[in-house]
Amino acid sequence: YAQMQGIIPALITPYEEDGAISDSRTRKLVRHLMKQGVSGFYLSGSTGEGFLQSAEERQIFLEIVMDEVKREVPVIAHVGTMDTATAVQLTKHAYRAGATAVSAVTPFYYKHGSEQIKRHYIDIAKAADIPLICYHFPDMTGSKQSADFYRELAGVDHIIGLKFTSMNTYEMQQIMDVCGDDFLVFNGPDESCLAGLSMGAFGAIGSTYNIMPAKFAELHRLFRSGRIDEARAIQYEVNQVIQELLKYDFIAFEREILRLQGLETGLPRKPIQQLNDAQRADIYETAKRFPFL
Ligand code: NAY
Repeated sequence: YAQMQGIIPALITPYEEDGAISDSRTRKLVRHLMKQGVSGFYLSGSTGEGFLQSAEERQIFLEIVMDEVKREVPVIAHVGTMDTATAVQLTKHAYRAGATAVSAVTPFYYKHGSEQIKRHYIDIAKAADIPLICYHFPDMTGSKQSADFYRELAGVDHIIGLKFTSMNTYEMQQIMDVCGDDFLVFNGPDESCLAGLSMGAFGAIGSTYNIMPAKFAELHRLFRSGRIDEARAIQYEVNQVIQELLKYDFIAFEREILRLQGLETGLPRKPIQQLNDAQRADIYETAKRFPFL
C-alpha cells in the first residue's frame, strides 16, 4: 500500500454538456493530475457525486479511469450507498475492474445502530477479494462511530483502513491508537492536511487536490522530509483558496477552477449549486489572485 502514502484527489467526475459521464474529459483530467504528482485517485465519493449517479454510471466511470491510469497509481473506488446490496454489487465490479481498493461511507439517512453498520461493512468486506477502506464522515452522514467500533472492524479480513473526514485529530489519533500500525488512516479535510499528517495519517484524500495537486504534493514531500515550516507555509497558502471555496458549493467552485485551468468537466448535477455569471466572475478574480491555480 506504500504507493497510497501521499496526496489522493477525491476525483471530480467529468460530464459531457448533456450530463453524461465523459470519457475524453475524464482521461484528460486523470492524466493532468498524474503529471502533477498525485499518489492515486478516489472515485465516486462526495466530490465525485457518487450519490447522484446510478450504479451503472459509477461502474462506467471506474472502467474509464482504470484504463487511463494503467496501474501507474492506485485507484480507490468508493462504493458506499444507503443500501448494502448495491455496495456489494459495486464492490464485486471494482474487483473485476482491477481497482486497488474500495471504500464505503457509513450508510446514511436512516439512523442505524452500530451493529447494523458493522454488518454492512462486513458484507462489503466479504463481497470480493479486495481491500476495504471505511469512511468516517460524521458531518455529512450523521453517523459517528467510536474508536472501538473501528477496532473491531480493523480485525475483519480485507478491512485495511479508514478515511477520516473530520477536523478532530484527537479522535483520529484515538482510532489509530486502538486499530494498530497496520491500519491506514487517511486525512479527509484538506484545510488541516498537515495537521492530519503530523498526527500520523498515512495519506490524504480530498477534493481540493483536484485544483491544487502540485501544491499539496509539495506539502506532503516537505512534511516527509521534516521541513515542517515550509510545509506549513504551503498549508497557509492553500487555505486562502479554501476560504474562497467555502463561499460556494465546493464542487461547483472546483469545476469552475478546473474550467479556468483548461479542464472542462461540465456542470455539477442538481441540486448542487449552479453558478451564475456574477459568481463565475468572482471565482475568476480569485483564480487571478492565486497564480498557482
Ligand atoms: C470525498 O469523499 O469526495 C471527500 O474526500 C470529501 C472531502 C472533502 N470534504 C467535504 C465536506 O467536502 O476535501 C474535503 C473538503 O472539500 C475540503 O477539505 C474543503 O473544505
